Amino acid sequence: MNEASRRQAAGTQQHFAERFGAHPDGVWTAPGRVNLIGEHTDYNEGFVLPFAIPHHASVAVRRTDTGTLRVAGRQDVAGHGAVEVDLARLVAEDGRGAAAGLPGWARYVAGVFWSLGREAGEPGDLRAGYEIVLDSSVPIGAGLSSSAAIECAVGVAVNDLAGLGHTGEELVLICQRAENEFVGAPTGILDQSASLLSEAGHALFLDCRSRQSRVVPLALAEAGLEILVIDTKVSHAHESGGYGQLRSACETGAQMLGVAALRDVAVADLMAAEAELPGQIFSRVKHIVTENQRVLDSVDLLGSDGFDPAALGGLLTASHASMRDDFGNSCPEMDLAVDSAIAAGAFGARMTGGGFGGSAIALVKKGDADAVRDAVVRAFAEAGHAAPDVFSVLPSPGARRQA
Ligand code: GAF
Repeated sequence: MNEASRRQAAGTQQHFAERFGAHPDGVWTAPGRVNLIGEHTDYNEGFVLPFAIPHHASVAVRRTDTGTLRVAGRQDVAGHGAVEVDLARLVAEDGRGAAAGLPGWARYVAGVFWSLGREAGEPGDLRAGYEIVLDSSVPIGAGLSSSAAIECAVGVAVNDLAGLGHTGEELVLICQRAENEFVGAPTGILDQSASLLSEAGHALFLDCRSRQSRVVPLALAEAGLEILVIDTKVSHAHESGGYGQLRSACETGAQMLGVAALRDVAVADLMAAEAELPGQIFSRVKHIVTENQRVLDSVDLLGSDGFDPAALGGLLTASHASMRDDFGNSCPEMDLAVDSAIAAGAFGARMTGGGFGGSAIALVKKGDADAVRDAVVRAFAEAGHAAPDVFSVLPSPGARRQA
């Protein structure tokens, strides 16, 4: 545990004592993520290669016998006080009504209880009563999975305290269902998998069809490399708008091509697909098909001794161009972040996450990080955009009990 994590866990614990007048049973954490490569491929049953970042959600939790879920947040929720939800109502099949009026962050917490209730044979332990204080260092709306981090921290905590015995892979699906069916964001399994299954020093190679995953070494420091996150401060949310439309376009493309999912289309099939599909649907399909191949190529590269950063950077930049030109989910600030990072010496850069804003990542030589950061900040100022946040991330551990 690094110093910042230790401070966050201690702060969450202390806030719990002040808020609820008791000690929590424990503190659990779950990280945000960046996706190294493989964007929008998850719900097309393809491949992704994310890694967990040091920024994480933490929850201090105590089991009670009040029959009530009481949740308080440490930040961004000042003034809301503790939110209270009747657990017998929430854990029932139609428990989604119990979320009416809850602030956004609390819906992720309540959604996990609801979703766990769909799994448990006898959800008695889930109905017992829980007090939770939530804190998070994952920037909200920055495309770094702040919502999945909350879901996964609550998921591992309640799984432990209620003795439910779910595996990490099962919790991925439970937390995804909370997000899809309770919160209403039609997302895939990328974010929850990264948060729950990642290991320090590694990326997570996940086949979203079989849901088999394996970790791939990503020894950045040893290779003299850094990955910079460039948070453009253009905020996004997947409950509404563009994300769902892109997902529908992919489903239409798969249907028209007569395949179960775009995973089943190979790069060599693209020429024939172009003749069959309307222009915009073809563009969406082309991104997914080529992106799956870029993930496989990236995994091959990382598997070789002393991987070539220029080759990996080339794949990252090609991925960004594919989103910008074919998938249509970039924005001017993001393109500027990518272009200015590359112009300042990055090996490659791309938007990470669902898009329409959020963050880019840039692969840089350690000694070049400051110059790249300064160049991006300068380019944003010259273009009249709000200043981006630029920081370095290392592949970090997945969700776990911290105290
Ligand atoms: C968001 C979603 F939550 C993920 O499931 C994934 O589709 C990603 O956008 C795009 O790759 O983070």
